Amino acid sequence: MQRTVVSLDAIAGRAGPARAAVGGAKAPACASACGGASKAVANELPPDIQAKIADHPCYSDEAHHYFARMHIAVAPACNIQCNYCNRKYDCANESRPGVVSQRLNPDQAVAKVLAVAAEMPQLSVVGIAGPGDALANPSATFETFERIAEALPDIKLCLSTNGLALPDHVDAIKALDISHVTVTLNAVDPDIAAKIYPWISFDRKRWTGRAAAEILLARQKEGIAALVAAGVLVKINSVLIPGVNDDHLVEVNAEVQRWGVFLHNVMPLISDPAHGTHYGLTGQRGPTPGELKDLQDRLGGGAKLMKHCRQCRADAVGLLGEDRNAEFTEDRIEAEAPSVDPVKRQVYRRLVARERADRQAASAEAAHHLAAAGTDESLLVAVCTRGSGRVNQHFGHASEFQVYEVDGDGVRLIGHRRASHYCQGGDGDDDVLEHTIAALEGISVVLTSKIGRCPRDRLAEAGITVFEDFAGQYIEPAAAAALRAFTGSDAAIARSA
Ligand code: CLF
Ligand code: SF4
Repeated sequence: MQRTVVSLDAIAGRAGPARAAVGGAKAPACASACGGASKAVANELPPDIQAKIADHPCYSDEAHHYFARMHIAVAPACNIQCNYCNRKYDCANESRPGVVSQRLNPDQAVAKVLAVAAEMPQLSVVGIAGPGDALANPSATFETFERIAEALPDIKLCLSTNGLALPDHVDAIKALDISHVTVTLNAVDPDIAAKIYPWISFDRKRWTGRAAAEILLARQKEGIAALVAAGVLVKINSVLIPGVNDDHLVEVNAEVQRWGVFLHNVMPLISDPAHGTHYGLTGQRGPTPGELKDLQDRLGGGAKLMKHCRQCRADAVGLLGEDRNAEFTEDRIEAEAPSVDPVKRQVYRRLVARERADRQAASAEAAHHLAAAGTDESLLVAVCTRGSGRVNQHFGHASEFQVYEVDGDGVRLIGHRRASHYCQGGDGDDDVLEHTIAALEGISVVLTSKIGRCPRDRLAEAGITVFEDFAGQYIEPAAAAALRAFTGSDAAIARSA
């Protein structure tokens, strides 16, 4: 067991100490000082769908612990205007506003994909998600995909679009075997859509108001229906805009389920005057984590929800939640294309399969114990993890926390909270710590492989209990044990924490 984990780390080129197996030794001490589709659902899916999502980090929350995606920024133009977008930055439909990607031509994009694949056997998906709209730049988008498919046939191709041009390109999407398509759909009511899109460009004309919204919604619906009929897995992204479409997203979720989409991803609006967007400049706020969760809880009966989206940038590289793009800038990519070792990629997949089976068994056992205990308690647990579905990161090194809900029904990933590294060159940053505590609003427990005394005490003052006992363990059984310890039903663990 332990050998499997170490090998996964080694082959994936992940830095840091090897993780311990379940119940194994803790990671070395920290130097910091003061200063989508769940497993249960996935297993019920037809085998062909299971195969499509098994290594797609966005379509399977389990896969996102093991597999990486990369975006190639070959699509600069856009054919609509969203009120949450400033064209200086990337497409905010699949991207955090306020960051700019380096634009690539198809030659540069293919060279970059080969460089990343040579380095990262965990790369399983290449997506085009901007920086404008993939289908407003069809030549560059499809040429790039075609060449990647030739060079790396085991890579899945993924595309994100606002949907306006979608009906015109379904045949090309099928022909190139682009297996996953995301359409951003913020409303199904044209009056609500008109509040989000000031204009669209269609049929060589600029349209505004309700007329623009009607065209966009009709084209989105037509394109999605054609993709579903063609067997392409469709995900819907919706930006949650408080006071504009929050209640309406319940209707959107039910409607897209009727259309046969696979997944619905509700993303919080990120709004900041510094981004220069209409919403940012007019004071439209984004939702709080609590508002996002409340809405997701109301969407339980419609299309399945993706809850692990990181709103990554149009040139993101790596596991969701990490961004290794800086390692693959143009000046670092060698002129001669590196050779991608297919054996290394196969070995990585075999190791992941073993690790997943082991983790699933441990998670099922934890869920069984939770159900048998019949607890009425519910807990939000924030986990420091570097991947592989384990508690394996020091608190001071975390740039995000994965958030799990634990109760008698089991352990479920419900989202993440962003943070900055608390540990700055061996010293803790008090301002960062206060921001982290604010970001952990509503969280009762933090699971980490190590934390310094001062941040632990400050978190305790804020009402957050920290456990280091589960270092190296799988997240689900660790979170289940944390619930028992937190509620006092496992006094032994509580005493030792
Ligand atoms: Fe990229 Fe999007 Fe494909 Fe994923 S992202 S094109 S489906 S490979 Fe994923 Fe990033 Fe969220 Fe997008 S976490 S923003 S949902
Ligand atoms: Fe911006 Fe993307 Fe909307 Fe186009 S589709 S306006 S790039 S957010």
